[in-house]
Amino acid sequence: MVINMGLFSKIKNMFKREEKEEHIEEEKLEEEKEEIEEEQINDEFEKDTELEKEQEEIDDEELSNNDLDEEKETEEDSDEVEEDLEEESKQSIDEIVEKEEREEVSKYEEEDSNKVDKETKVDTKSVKVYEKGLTKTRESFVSRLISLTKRHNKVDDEYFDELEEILIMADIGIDTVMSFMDRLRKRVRNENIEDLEYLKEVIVDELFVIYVNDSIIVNKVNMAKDGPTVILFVGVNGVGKTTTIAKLASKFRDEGKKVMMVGGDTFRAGAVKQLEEWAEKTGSLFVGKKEGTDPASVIYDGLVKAKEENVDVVLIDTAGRLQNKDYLMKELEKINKVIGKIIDGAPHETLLVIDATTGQNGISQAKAFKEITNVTGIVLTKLDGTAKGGIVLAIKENVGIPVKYIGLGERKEDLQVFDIEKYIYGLFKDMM
Ligand SMILES: Nc1nc2c(ncn2[C@@H]2O[C@H](COP(=O)(O)OP(=O)(O)O)[C@@H](O)[C@H]2O)c(=O)[nH]1
Ligand SMILES: [Mg+2]
Repeated sequence: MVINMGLFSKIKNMFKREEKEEHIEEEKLEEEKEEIEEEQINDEFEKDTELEKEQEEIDDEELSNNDLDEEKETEEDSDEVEEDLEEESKQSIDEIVEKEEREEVSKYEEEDSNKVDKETKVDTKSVKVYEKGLTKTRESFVSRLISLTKRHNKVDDEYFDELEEILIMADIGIDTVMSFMDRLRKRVRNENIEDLEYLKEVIVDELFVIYVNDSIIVNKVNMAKDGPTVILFVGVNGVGKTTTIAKLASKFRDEGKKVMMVGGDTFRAGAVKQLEEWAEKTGSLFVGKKEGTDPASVIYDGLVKAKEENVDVVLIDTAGRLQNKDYLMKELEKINKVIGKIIDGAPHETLLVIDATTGQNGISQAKAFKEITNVTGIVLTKLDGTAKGGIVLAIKENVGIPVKYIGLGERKEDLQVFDIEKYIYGLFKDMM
């Protein structure tokens, strides 16, 4: 991607054009259909999360047979609901098909437009997830920015001071903000910028530059050319490793891939069982042993089986006890050794999961993990739960590891491949 000024207008035009191209009527039907489909999937995800939370509260050993039966019933109930929803969704699909038939378009034209529709649809859907997930940040950060422009009538020190404060509050990080302010001041001077509306756009452009910062943006997950792709998940307790694995597994399953989950978090009570349940729900294979087992031995067994069974993607959960850094470093070294021994070139990715709501603490975690293992990408979860979504920019500048996925909520599709343009649009759409 080339760094170019005027990104703000570029993104604005891109999304505006897309909006125009969509037929309102068609979109309505599509949306209805999508909502029904989403509900079906998310019902399961949300239910799972609830069940998990409940379950975490109960000590594992105390799980009586009664509890297990109850859970089974809940699952049966949700199956029924799903069947009903499927009926409904079939009906609306029929409506769409009928409507398409009514419109007499030539065969070629139809094929063409279907192709475009599909692409636009996927994109629009993902943009909406970004918009929704970034609401908190947008409402605090961007509304402050808009009000700043309204309250001032010239670009002066007071304006810059206030802007600096707004950026720091969005958790962009002090160093990042300082270098940003230097660049902005220089640009204002050099280009003699006086128009506050225009300056607002320059600010967005410059924020984008922080992220890109002379580097090529690599947000694609590195997949093995042949044989299983191994993705190792690291990160402290509670950041969202296990649920991210579940969401990713579900995505890979949708693509028709054979997925395996490996329960390498043998430290936390119930972690193995939690992962096993996700494996079942997503139709993934599972390898895990009881609590306290050496994670390297679990991973060894998992990878041997993954090769035997021709698995496409292996997702490995781990326990990230950063409290004992030396121990964790040794454990991860051992894990990496075992993985590399069984599968050449693996792990293909080591994804560090960070909880965006922990702000600067998350940045410290990233720095610490970077020291103890070869982190290749970051998954930034719970962006929907914070008004400080600027952390995406801080991570890139302070840690230098690309953000590959972001979590914008608890539903399956809320895990999105990180895309700086959608991110900027999600944040600044009220200004466009
Ligand atoms: N709102 C929100 N919650 C999330 C997101 N990702 C994970 N969570 C929640 O964070 C909690 C902890 O997740 P878990 O996967 O168990 O963390 P782990 O200890 O790292 O494995 C769960 O309740 C998840 O549903 C996200 O993107 N948004
Ligand atoms: Mg976990």
